[in-house]
Amino acid sequence: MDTECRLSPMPEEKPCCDLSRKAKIRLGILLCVLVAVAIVAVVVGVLKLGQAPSPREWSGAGTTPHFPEIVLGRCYTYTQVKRPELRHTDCQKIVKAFQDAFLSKDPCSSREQDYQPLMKLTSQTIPCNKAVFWSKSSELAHQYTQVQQEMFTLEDTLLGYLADGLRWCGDAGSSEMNYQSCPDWSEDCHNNTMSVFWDTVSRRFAENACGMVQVVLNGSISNTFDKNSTFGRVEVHNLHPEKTPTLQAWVMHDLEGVHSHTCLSSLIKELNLILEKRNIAFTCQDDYRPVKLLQCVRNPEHLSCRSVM
Ligand code: N1C
Repeated sequence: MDTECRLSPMPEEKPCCDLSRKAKIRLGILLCVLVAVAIVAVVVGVLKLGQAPSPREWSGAGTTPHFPEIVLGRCYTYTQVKRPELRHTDCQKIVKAFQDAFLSKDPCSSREQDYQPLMKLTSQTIPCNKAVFWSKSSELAHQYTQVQQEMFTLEDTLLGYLADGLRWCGDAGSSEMNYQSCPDWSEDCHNNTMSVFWDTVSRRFAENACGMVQVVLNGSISNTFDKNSTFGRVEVHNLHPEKTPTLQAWVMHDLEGVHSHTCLSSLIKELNLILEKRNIAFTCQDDYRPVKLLQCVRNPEHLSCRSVM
């Protein structure tokens, strides 16, 4: 540093070594910089303290981007275009009830009650003999109800339509959706927001079914009837025998796939037994023709399609 010493100090001044003007300026700048850095550090610290902790990381994919917008759009499409008899539905209220079911909550402690307000807002009567259940055959079952417009899978009802194919979860420590990750059923927890939702709405769908009901099963996989699937664990046990006296199963086989199970397989007998105990009659048909025709539309040259057409 440039210092300038006076040989004979003024009486009121300190003896010796006053800083030069240049050095004072540099010192001033240095002090200013230090103060500024300290202020920035304090501000950043305070902001960080005020911030919510980042949400927990889970093994499953996060909430579908634009979840509320998608649900709102689907709600209007369903109630204004697909089923205009429901045009007086309050879609804003439905989106809010959906979000309220899981925002600011632990996504691993979801409960049926969380979805009750949403269920109430979306109650819908499905005509008797028109309910179609499915297990591991989502695409084919939905193709069928797409063509047979009067038949309903759960995804053909308002609530199933709103949620189909979406993911959602929140976090106990934040009022935001978790777009980064959501719990996975096998890796994280069973009572996660989405599993509890599907169990809840599937139960209601089965409880409300009436008349003859159908189930589309996949005969080309090992677990054609799976006791742990939503169909085997929830729906079969929540059909009301007084309202639903018969369940008809259609065991469908991929045109190019193997026939792992047919109506004669022991797995299907297991389903029959469960229903028998519940006083529900059971019938079964392999490759039910109306559904097989849909498979053949996609693959008309297949050998097995020649006799069907
Ligand atoms: O477990 P699954 O089939 O047997 O469930 C299907 C069964 C159907 O009858 C539906 O009424 O349960 C109902 N259901 C849905 O409607 C549905 N839409 C989307 C059950 N699950 C549904 N999903 C998602 O597919 C959800 O994430 C769930 O875990 C899978 C189940 O598909 P699956 O094993 O083929």
